[in-house]
Amino acid sequence: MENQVQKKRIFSGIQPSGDLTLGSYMGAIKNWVAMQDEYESIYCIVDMHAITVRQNPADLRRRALEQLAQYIACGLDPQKNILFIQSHVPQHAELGWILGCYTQFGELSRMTQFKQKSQQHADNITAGLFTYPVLMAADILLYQADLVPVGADQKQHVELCRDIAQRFNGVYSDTFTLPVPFIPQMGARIMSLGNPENKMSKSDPEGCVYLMDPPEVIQRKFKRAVTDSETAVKFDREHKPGVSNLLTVYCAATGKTLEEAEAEFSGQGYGVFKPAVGEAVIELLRPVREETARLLQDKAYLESVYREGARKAQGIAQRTLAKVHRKIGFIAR
Ligand code: ATP
Ligand code: LTN
Repeated sequence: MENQVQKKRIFSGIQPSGDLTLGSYMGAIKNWVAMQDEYESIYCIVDMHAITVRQNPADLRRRALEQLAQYIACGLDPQKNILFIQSHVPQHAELGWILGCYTQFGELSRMTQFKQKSQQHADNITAGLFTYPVLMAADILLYQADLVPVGADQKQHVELCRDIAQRFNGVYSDTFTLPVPFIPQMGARIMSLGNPENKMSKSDPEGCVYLMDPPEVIQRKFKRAVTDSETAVKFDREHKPGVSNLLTVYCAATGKTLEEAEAEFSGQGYGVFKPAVGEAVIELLRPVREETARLLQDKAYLESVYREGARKAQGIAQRTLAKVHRKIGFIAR
């Protein structure tokens, strides 16, 4: 018990805006699983973030449940971690509003993700898309998280969250724990298999590998992966982005170092290398896919996990929210 009190806390989340990919697995989920014994961990399915761009309601509902099954299938134990759905804990929206009043327009205008997404969705640039990082700050700060394991693309958002927390603490005295982003050494930024200049993304079906892709589809995607006109399997991000990306995937999947992987494929061409990467990923994802399919048969179990998760999350979140209300001068309910 005493030990538990001292554990540091982790918070992270993924949007159910598309099916989970190898990028989110290697950039985020893999670390969540590795850290679950050492930290008190809270993992969220951020459906409120997903609606910052238009979603089909039936797909959103299906994906949120599938994502919960995938979290568990990847190895997150619901007994050890709090797993919940963001919209089930109203404190996120409540703190989000408040923090918006401590965030500068200029800060939000500088966010890279906002600039990219507003280009991709030029016909529907909503206020929600703009204030997305404020809601993300609320997610993290409600739980007084010490560490936020995410891929490299989310570092800027976690840093903004820190700035908001620091500002609030400065005005009202210590209220929020300042979170630190945790970015993996290997796999922080998996690139698209079709265009290794771009991040692997849910919305690019041929360039990404979905956790639920069957083995033959995974193998096809790796065999077609864009490389270069040379033959050497060498890590060189600038001149050989495709091969470097495949080496990163291979190492993240097998636990080997870059040197070990380069030595293993030295003197062998891409015709041997690419299917070997495919095979490593197939073996990595096989248990995840099979366990997800099994869990999705048991809706009652999944329901019990997200209900219990929301109950526990609300307990923690409400404590922080009440403290915030007191500090800013709201009358107690
Ligand atoms: P979209 O492309 O629609 O923005 P996404 O595929 O980037 O979505 P997110 O839900 O935004 O997925 O990301 C979930 C988590 O996975 C985040 O922590 C993010 O940093 C990480 N992540 C996403 N894509 C990658 C990637 N290609 N490499 C490493 N980490 C990634
Ligand atoms: N913006 C993140 C998802 C996200 C998140 C969070 C991550 C929403 N709230 C809190 C960590 C902590 C993304 O992956 N695009």
